[in-house]
Amino acid sequence: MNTISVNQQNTEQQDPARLHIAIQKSGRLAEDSIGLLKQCGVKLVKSKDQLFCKSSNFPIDVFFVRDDDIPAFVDGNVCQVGMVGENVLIEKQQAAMLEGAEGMFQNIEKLMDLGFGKCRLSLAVPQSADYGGPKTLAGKTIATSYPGILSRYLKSQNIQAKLVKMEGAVEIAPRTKLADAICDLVSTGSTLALNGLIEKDIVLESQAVLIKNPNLSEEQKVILDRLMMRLNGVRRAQSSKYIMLHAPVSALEDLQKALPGSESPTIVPLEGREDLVAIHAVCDEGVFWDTMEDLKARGATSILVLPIEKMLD
Ligand code: PRT
Ligand code: ZN
Repeated sequence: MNTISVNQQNTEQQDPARLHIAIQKSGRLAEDSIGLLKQCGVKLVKSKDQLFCKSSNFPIDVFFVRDDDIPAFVDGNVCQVGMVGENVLIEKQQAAMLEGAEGMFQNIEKLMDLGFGKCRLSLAVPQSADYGGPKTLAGKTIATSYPGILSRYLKSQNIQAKLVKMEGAVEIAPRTKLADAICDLVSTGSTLALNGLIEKDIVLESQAVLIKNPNLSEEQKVILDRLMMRLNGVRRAQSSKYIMLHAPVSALEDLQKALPGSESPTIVPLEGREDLVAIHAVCDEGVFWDTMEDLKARGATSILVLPIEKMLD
């Protein structure tokens, strides 16, 4: 919170003609957040311990902060937008409601999923425990760093349990008899396995999201629209592929049906070949080995699949 008031005094950083964005300084989301901005063509030159960085070619200023502080930066309009795990945003909103901090974080809007930092907040119990669904946890103790989200979930299931809030190392709570179960973030599941725990029920699916304060200057709205257009272009390009193949004219119709998520492919004649054409298409869905094998079985040859760097309609 101190950082916010310090930054608010800096009038240059509050320039309403620039958009301020908060991203994680270091941690699981840091590299992907900065990578995404770079893919959007936003040039950033950041030294190691720098907390603030102006882009030299786009009207954006970046604040590098702890992920837990990002909702507060956006709520206070120090930054108009932020990239943060949806789990962190929802926890801040739920915890504020539980603490009676009316309105805190409630006006923050989620704009889009960013496609990285995917994880789930799950209930897990020791391998030896008897578990017949979340109701088994009635009257038990659950350790978590997400008491807000967990309370909402337990309430929706009509379950009463005791919550122990832990800031980290939640997975050791059952072993130390601090709790009967845990509710923690899981991605590969290896931390749970290492600690003799089994994931049972998913409380929340999460990933990094772009969030926004509702009060933007007119200039900031225009900058955000430009940034969103680029972000959408990068996200679409990430999930799309450019496919080129040779097709017998007789199999053309059949092959077009097998092209995943492609609306109107380009058909190009091949010099000196009456029986063959080339098909070029952008496929919106993944092109996997089995897709290629399917195309080959339908008569396609010389199949090339290329990544797409950028897309703008
Ligand atoms: O320093 P700062 O406060 O900024 O960072 P932090 O240490 O609080 O957060 P960080 O960098 O660990 O995580 C940032 C965000 O990444 C989280 O809020 C989630 O949105 C997302 N994320 C994605 C994860 C995970 N996957 C994840 N696996 N956050 C944490 N974990 C932890 C989990 O808590 C458990 O300890 O990883 C362990 C489990 O991982 P697996 O792979 O063994 O299942
Ligand atoms: Zn954190």
